Amino acid sequence: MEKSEGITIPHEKPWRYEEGEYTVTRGSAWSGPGCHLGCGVLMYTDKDGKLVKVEGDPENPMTEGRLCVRCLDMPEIVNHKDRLTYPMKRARADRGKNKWERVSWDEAYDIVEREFNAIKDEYGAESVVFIHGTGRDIAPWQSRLCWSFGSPNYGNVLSGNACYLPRVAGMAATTGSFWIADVAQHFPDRFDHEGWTMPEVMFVWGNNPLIANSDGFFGHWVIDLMKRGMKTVVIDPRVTFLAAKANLHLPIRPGTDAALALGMLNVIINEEIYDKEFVDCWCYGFDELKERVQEYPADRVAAITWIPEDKIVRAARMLAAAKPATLQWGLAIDMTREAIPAGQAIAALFQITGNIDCPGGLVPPAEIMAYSGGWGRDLLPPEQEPKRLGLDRYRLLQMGFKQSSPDVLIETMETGVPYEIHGAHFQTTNGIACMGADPHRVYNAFNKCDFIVSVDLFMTPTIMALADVVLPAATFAERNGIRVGDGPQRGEVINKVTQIGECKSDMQINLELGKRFNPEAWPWEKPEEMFTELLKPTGYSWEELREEAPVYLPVEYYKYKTGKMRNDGQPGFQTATGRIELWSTFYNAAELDPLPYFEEPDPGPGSTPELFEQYPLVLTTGARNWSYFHSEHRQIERLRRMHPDPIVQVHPDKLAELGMEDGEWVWIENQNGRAKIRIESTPILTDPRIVACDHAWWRPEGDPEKFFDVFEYNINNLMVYSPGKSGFGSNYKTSICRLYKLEDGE
Ligand SMILES: Nc1nc2c(c(=O)[nH]1)N[C@H]1C(S)=C(S)[C@@H](COP(=O)(O)OP(=O)(O)OC[C@H]3O[C@@H](n4cnc5c(=O)[nH]c(N)nc54)[C@H](O)[C@@H]3O)O[C@H]1N2
Ligand SMILES: Nc1nc2c(c(=O)[nH]1)N[C@H]1C(S)=C(S)[C@@H](COP(=O)(O)OP(=O)(O)OC[C@H]3O[C@@H](n4cnc5c(=O)[nH]c(N)nc54)[C@H](O)[C@@H]3O)O[C@H]1N2
Ligand code: SF4
Ligand SMILES: [Mo]
Repeated sequence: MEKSEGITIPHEKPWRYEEGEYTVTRGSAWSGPGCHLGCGVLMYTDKDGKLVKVEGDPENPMTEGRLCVRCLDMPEIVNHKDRLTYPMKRARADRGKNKWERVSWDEAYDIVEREFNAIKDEYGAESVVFIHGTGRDIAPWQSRLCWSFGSPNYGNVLSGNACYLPRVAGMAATTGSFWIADVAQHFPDRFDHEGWTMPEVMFVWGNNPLIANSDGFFGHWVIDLMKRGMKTVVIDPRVTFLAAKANLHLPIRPGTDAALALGMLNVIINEEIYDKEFVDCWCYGFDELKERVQEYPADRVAAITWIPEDKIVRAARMLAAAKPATLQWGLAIDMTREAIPAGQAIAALFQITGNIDCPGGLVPPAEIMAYSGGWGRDLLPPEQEPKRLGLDRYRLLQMGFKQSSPDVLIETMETGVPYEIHGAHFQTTNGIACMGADPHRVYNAFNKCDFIVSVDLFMTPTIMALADVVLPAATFAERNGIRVGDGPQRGEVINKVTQIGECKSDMQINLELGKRFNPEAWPWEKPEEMFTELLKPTGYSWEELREEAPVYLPVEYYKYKTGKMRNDGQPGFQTATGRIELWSTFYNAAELDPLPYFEEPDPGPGSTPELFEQYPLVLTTGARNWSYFHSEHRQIERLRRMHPDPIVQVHPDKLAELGMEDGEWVWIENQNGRAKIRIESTPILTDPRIVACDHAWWRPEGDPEKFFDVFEYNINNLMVYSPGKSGFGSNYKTSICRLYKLEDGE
């Protein structure tokens, strides 16, 4: 590709300059610590090279100088006394004890190389699993390490892969692509870009973008567009900031989004207010969809979702009338067991109204690298692929990405069928505190491994419980890097400004380890050469891009008309029928229902009424907050002060009924387990029957040998491994519970 492929508007300031007594360096805040977004930062270092201040970069076209509190607090995070600063090992017999021994990098690498190779020789490379967290930045490097080692088992411990991947895989299966809200993020001149149109209405569905900034979408863009007149419809069981400001808020019972979407489809189809031309020319299976949605009249849907009927009808009409309309959806869609049909129904709303591949509608992200596919897939020996865990059970695992099924992984570790797992590589994951649906199962399953290495910034419950070797990783201020992946992609440079202890970047660590396992797969001398390799589609080298602002790939609209959506160059979409499949030939072949449907969340008031009598509150978990990224940041004093304890949000009326008070510590419990939590009385819950609580709690100040009290505070004690029929989706946001008082001394 020519360099002219990549488009930039260069910065006025150089990438590094002096300001008073400080050196200021431009960068991107793409993990660690965890975050999806990688906002533009200016990092201030003093004459000793210490990071003392972080500010937003006003010249960054994506974020224009805006930052969250977690980035503003980077100096405290980077320089924190609890950082892991050198490699450590622990004797196998001491696993779980706080008995670590400092070792050199070379000795640590020697141990990892020896142990993993011994497992590979005896049981096969598939017996070593490579487990990631949401460390979006680290994924390409860990997948490459996994596949070049020869293991097909790159994955995580999140039941049903219930974060983003259900939406990605579902869209890939039914349309051949993934789709994101077009808010001009692909253009360096943003809202002024000629040819871009502002969405007339945006549906914010199961997502809280101002806090989460998830999957490459900066939440403030919603506000920017509201100021320009864009309308919003928010679908959320809580009155979030955006819900309070929305033109229409649909307060939904958790886990019933599929029913809502099917009810809206019913209105749009029966009132014939869909885009007939788009449906005729580009969609497949409309008549079957029309028949299916007859099962979901608005009054029935109102009873299921707890949303007033007139609001459902109004939302449907608003969507159909808007040209264009767009969708910003989130995790709540993935975190219900039947996430695939829920995503299918929601997507169909925007498909039959013709909001596809048009300015201000939904567009496929321009990708510098096929991020969700991982990096280095060609390195996996072909005979290893069929061993990927879950592949024989879930055909959808072939769609869009190359990971194992977390649920089958845990089961395999417990049973040894079809083969035993003996080693694990953890990088950016805190499985016992955060990802695992059942922390005790995760602990027991991995504790069977002969050897575990973990790469992290801080000591965690998972490392304390399970690791034999721990490697200290660098934050974004301590390394060079690029930001390419995740949603709409831009090439952007991360610059190292400081050094903490012996920490190394994940890229450096994986390059050094990779060379030991498979040197041909890691031909580079330093990470910057790998960055240039990944930046190839832009035409820029890493060093060249450093001088520029972010680089963007050009995007075109209506590619389905010009043959640019299909591999064979024909008009249409990359599916078996060449159309958007409202009735999916892929699901049909995979013995799944080809049409979207709603299934009552299980357990729940509709599916298990008797159990619901015992646990009479509908529970949603893990709504994001300002202070924390998942299990991270609990050590950071300023952030902890904003949100000192795990909380469950309860409606004041319900509290009065329970005889409980704001701020009180209680047990939250269901049929699977219980956790300790503190009550926050708040009317933002739209129905007193619903409660919403934090996830990923542990206490760095707690007893290390009780794994920092993780088993006492982790809400996932109440969860189970239980994916949907497709293997995707699980119930993290749709469960039931009861609250009761602590006994004395608890
Ligand atoms: N009940 C409930 N549970 C949930 C959720 C929910 O909504 N409800 N959400 C789920 C979702 S969507 C996700 S994605 C998972 C996330 O689960 P995890 O990815 O496990 O979460 P984190 O705590 O962000 O990160 C894990 C570790 O990565 C380390 N880390 C951060 N940055 C870096 C880095 O650059 N390099 C290295 N090597 N380490 C780093 C952190 O210190 C931390 O210990 O949790 C899930 N768990
Ligand atoms: N500060 C911060 N930011 C983060 C993270 C973090 O831990 N902290 N984690 C990152 C990760 S890995 C992810 S996946 C994203 C997730 O980011 P989001 O997609 O925003 O997910 P949540 O904040 O978990 O939930 C969004 C909203 O869904 C609502 N909700 C709950 N249950 C339901 C339901 O059944 N239906 C509907 N329609 N709404 C429901 C909640 O009330 C909440 O307001 O955030 C990312 N960004
Ligand atoms: S979204 Fe917030 S925490 Fe994440 S990189 Fe941007 S400013 Fe930092
Ligand atoms: Mo996530």
